[in-house]
This record gives sequence, C-alpha cells and structure tokens, in this order.
Amino acid sequence: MKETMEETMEEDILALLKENVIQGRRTKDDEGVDGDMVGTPAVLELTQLMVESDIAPEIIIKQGLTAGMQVVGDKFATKEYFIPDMLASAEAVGAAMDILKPILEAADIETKGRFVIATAKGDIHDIGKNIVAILLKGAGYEVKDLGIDVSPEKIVKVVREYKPDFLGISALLTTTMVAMGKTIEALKENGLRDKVKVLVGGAAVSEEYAQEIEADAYCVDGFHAIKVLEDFQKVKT
Ligand code: B12
Repeated sequence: MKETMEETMEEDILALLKENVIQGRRTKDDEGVDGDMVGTPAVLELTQLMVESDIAPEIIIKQGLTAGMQVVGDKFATKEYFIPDMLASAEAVGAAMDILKPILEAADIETKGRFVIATAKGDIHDIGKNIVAILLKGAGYEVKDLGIDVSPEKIVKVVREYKPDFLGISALLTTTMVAMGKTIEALKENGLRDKVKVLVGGAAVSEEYAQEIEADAYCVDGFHAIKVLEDFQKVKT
C-alpha cells in the first residue's frame, strides 16, 4: 500500500515537472505561458523535491524534462509556441540539470576513455548534448565538450590533437545534420576515421541516417550512449 502511494506521488510530481517545463517556469516566481501560476512550485523546486525523495535522475530526465521538451517542440511546430517560449523551457531544463549534474557526475570515477562531443555546424541546440556530456562523465568517460556550431574542420583538428576514443555529434535540425556526414568525410580525408568511433544523436537524426553517413552508432539518448559504449568495450576485450 505504501509503495503504491509512493508510486502515485512520484507520477504526480513527474507530471507536474513535465507541465512546468511546458509552461517554461524555472522558479515558483514565474508566471508560465498560461499565466497565473506564480507561487506554485516550478521546475527548480520540483527537481529539488524529487532529488530529496530519491527519485532516480534517469526518470527525472526522461519522464519529466525530455518529455516536456517534446511537447514544447510539438507546440512550436503547430505555431502555438514561438522562440521565446522554447527558450523559457530550455532555461528551465538547464536549471534542473544544474541540480542533477553533481549527482550524475559523482557516480563513477574510473576513466573509461576519451569522448569528444559537439553540436554540428550551424546548430545552436545544446540541451541534449549537455545532458549526454554529463551522463558520460558520470559513467566514467573523460569528456571534452566543444560546444555548439562546431565545424568539421575544428572537429578534425581536435581528433588529431586530443586523440579521443569516441566522438559524439548532436544535430537537431534537418539542415544541420548534413554537417555530421561532412565531418565523417573530413575524418576519412585526413586518415583519422579508423582512430575514433563516431556516435550521432539529436531529434533530426535516425538510425537510417546514421547508417547512410557510416557513423558507428545512433543513440536515442545519453543512457543509450552509455550502453553502446559498453558494447564497444566488450568487442575490444
Ligand atoms: C529548445 C529548442 C530550441 C532552443 C534551443 C536552446 C538550447 N540552448 O538548446 C532555441 C529557441 C534556441 C531553438 C532555436 C531554433 N529551433 Co529549436 N527546438 C527546441 C526544442 C523545443 C527542444 C530541443 C531540446 O532541447 N530537447 C530536449 C533534449 C533533452 O533532447 P535532444 O536535444 O533530442 O537530446 C537527447 C537525444 O536526442 C540524444 N542526443 C542528442 N544529441 C546527441 C548526441 C550524441 C552524440 C548522442 C549519443 C545522443 C544525443 O540525447 C539527448 C538527451 O537525452 C526542439 C523540439 C524537439 N522535439 O526536439 C525544437 C526544434 C529542434 N527546433 C526547431 C527549429 C526549426 C528551430 C529554429 C530554426 C527556429 C527558428 N525559426 O529560428 C532555431 C534554430 C537555431 C539554430 N541555428 O540551431 C525544429 C527543427 C525542425 C527540423 N526538423 O529541422 C524543432 C524540432 C521544433 C519543431 N518541432 O519544429 N530551438
């Protein structure tokens, strides 16, 4: 009975978190897109509460933050939301990740390999990339984050000099995912393709596209990426 009650509470708080992401409410002082929500707990307070209630960060990220952003994207596509609305939600998710980051990063200290991550050229979406970077650090990888709008040339330079074991590229736009293919081509031209495993992800990308550009793996999210990397390590040993 106690467990059922706890599960219901967890579901209720997660639903509230998702709704507050959709409303773009970072703290309790924010009105939200629909207005009149001032004073009620928002993304920051709810995330804090969930952490204190021992709700797993994986659940908070998947069922609260990412699920909320999905709805925000749908509302933007149907012109119900505009760019400032997307930005407010993005900032709210960023604030939640600031709370989750130390917990996720503290999970493991062993170094499992070097991972370079970047958002593709022309693309400034970085929430997903940042989440993946945090999760990989927590899983024991040494992560070098090159930021947003990163050209294939810059990536080639970093792969040559830093010699990472893995490279992750993120693209959220159909117009920028082509830069992933260009990056893989540039790695080939520079004789570096077999030196690094390339993982791609982001809302615009699919398994088919990853195969088309000859990436080593497509990942739906950061948790999937950890699994894929573990499989790579198994093949190596
Ligand atoms: C927030 C947002 C913005 C914010 C970004 C803020 C920021 N700091 O990132 C702002 C307002 C700046 C923005 C701008 C634009 N956006 Co926008 N945006 C979004 C939105 C709503 C959410 C993205 C997000 O953060 N999702 C949550 C995160 C957690 O998910 P994620 O990024 O997919 O990442 C996860 C996985 O995909 C995976 N992953 C991602 N990358 C990688 C990489 C690797 C290596 C791995 C392993 C895994 C992995 O793991 C992540 C964690 O779980 C999406 C809608 C959507 N459904 O994606 C639209 C969306 C991506 N945007 C869109 C558009 C059109 C734009 C603009 C062109 C709008 C305009 N007219 O100016 C500009 C483009 C700017 C540019 N040059 O990049 C479209 C893209 C359409 C298309 N198919 O091309 C979308 C899909 C909205 C829509 N439905 O129309 N946007």
